[in-house]
Amino acid sequence: MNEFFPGVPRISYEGPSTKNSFAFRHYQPGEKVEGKTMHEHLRFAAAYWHVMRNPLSDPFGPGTALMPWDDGSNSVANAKQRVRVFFEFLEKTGIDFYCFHDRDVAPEMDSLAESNRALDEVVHVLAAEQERAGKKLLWGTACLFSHPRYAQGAATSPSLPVFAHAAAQVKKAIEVTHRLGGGGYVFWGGREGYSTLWNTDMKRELDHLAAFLHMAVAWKKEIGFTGRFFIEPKPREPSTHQYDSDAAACLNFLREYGLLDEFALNIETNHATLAGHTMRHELTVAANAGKLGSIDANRGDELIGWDTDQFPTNLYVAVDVMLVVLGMGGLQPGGLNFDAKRRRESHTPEDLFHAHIGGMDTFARALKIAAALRADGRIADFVKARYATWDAELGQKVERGRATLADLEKLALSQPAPNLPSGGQEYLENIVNDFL
Ligand code: XUL
Ligand code: CO
Repeated sequence: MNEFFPGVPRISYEGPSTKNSFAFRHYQPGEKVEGKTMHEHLRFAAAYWHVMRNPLSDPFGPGTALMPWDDGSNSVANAKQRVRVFFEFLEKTGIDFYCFHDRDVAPEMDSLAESNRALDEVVHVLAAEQERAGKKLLWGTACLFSHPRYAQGAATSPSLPVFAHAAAQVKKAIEVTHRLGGGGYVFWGGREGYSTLWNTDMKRELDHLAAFLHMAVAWKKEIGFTGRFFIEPKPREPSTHQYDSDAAACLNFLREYGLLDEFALNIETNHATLAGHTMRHELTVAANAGKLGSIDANRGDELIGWDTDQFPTNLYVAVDVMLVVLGMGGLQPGGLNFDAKRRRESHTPEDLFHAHIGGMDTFARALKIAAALRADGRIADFVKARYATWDAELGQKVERGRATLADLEKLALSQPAPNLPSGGQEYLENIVNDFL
């Protein structure tokens, strides 16, 4: 277990006062919070595409990441070698789940048949490493956005042959996810949108996307895959407008096309920001519909308008996340996937560890703080009291759909101006800060 990251020890908990950068200050997998271990609550996952395949390039320059284990070739042997590196990384960080796209783990070859064969070979090694190291696949997915054939979309491409290629890729990706015992399968529609409506038949594209997803559901059932299907909203980038723009748009699309029962949402922090929402908003919309499936935990940057995919070190946002997750009784079979990359300046293998340690400690702290806020109860009590007028007879009649406008008019006529208590935002924010 000490081949590829010789200078990095297995990361363990040393407590908040340690100065060791290769140790956890807050994440103690066995520590119980609200009756469950941190490990059970947090279900951390590493993203294969960032840990193993992200060269750290940006729109203005090439990659900087040092990957001494990678020979830079597109060979299957190199792909297999990366799997071994990745599992050493998982073992040393104590991250027990991972996520991948088909083309992250295995190379795209000259034909689909050859690409499928290459994928099978690498999946064989993934299965063996999962077994050896006791790791699990949180979710798999297909990359339907990098290859130039998908430049105009995949499931929403104007071209049927492209749509067919995407369908074949998804079929295979669901099959290998099933073979690896994946808990879920993600559909992120990076290019399922448009650049201009002048060339786009939106209705037809959405019909095609729905047909695509219905076929995926049918295939899932055909092969007996019992993992959960997730849609991951994002408003734009790389497309100008992505159809799955936010949680509400996804839910509406799924409902309109009769797919709601078959899908949940995978909500990503940076995508919420790009949609002009807070993460708490997106999570709440999803959770209220019973559709919060999994989380891509990262963050954006206030000063850069693109998907910077930074590691989640914002404690306040992480507390928001954990409040929603605890409120819904946990994320299983989903988890917290670090869909995050190091900055271009952080190019050493050691930076990979510091980045993930920081994300894990942030969420461990956030879990404890969220649990403490719930135990304190003042915020929940305040919110409940704020709606107290609804708890009496007339309010209950309205909520049950049994009131009429005339009933409400009677109340309106019989009372003086309504007496609104304070919304208490500052009072509540002060309570939160007391716990940080
Ligand atoms: C892109 C993104 C993807 C999905 C999986 O912004 O988040 O990596 O998570 O395709
Ligand atoms: Co993501």
